[in-house]
Amino acid sequence: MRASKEVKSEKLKVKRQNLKFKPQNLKLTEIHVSGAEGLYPSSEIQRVVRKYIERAISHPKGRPDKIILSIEDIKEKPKEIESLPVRTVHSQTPSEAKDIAIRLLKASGVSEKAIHAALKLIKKGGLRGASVISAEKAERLEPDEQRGVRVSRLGIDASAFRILSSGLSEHGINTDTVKEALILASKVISYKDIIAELCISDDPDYTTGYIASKEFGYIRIPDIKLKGSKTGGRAFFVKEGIAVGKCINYLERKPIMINKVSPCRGIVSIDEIINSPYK
Ligand code: WAQ
Ligand code: MG
Repeated sequence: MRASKEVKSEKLKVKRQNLKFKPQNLKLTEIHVSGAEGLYPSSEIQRVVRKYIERAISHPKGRPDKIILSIEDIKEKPKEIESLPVRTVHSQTPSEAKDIAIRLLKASGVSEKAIHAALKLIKKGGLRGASVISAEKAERLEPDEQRGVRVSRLGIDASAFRILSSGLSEHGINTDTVKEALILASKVISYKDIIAELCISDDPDYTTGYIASKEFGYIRIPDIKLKGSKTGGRAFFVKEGIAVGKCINYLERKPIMINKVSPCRGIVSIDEIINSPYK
């Protein structure tokens, strides 16, 4: 599902105020409001479509004027993977949260240059998907920089879903937002050449972000942005010199199903995380 709306760009708004006559065909820019994707048995389609539409029309970023839904029959048998282990760090301000993200990403093997490039891009916002950044030289590798890479064809089977829901419930974080982000990060990190991910939501009300990496699993970082900010985004850090096309094909097209759940824990100190890598 993809929901968007058309807005007049700020520049045009200013120009318009200075004009005596209203121009007839002001250019409109389409902005991304929300998106969602998943892999479901056909018996679930009606329920999921209803849920996606509900989400699109009641999104905190505003009411869309276009919703595009597409449903595809996937013939390939999904590859089965395990979800990443979940932990949360303690943080209370965006600057503290960013320091933690930087520390964890560096310890996962991402250069400072690449981390700063990602933070800058995410702060700017506006991407519909994720940026693919080389972990050392900080080169942007995705072919379409406006769109980014949209991870799709990912799901969780019914029994893993139940186990995950109950594990997250123990820490009061059993929400669709956390589950969807964890499923996405687990697919992303399952690709051999992806080292880590950084994510900040673009929802103005959702201030918890995360980093995910092969080293540490899924680490939630509260208050990574201020309430009210509509900018967010995702960056995937990849090894230098990889075959980008193959990587993007995996993220966008390879069906992945989570069938096993790693442990879900509560708040853990950053030192404990650094000293106890997950793999
Ligand atoms: N593939 C790639 N990038 C995506 C996708 C996707 N399927 N969906 C969203 N993005 C990018 C896009 O640039 C969005 O602007 C940005 O990520 C944020 O998306 O455990 O809600 O859906 O509590 O706003 C984190 C949960 C929630 C942390 C993240 O992201 C926790 C979230 P949003
Ligand atoms: Mg969002």
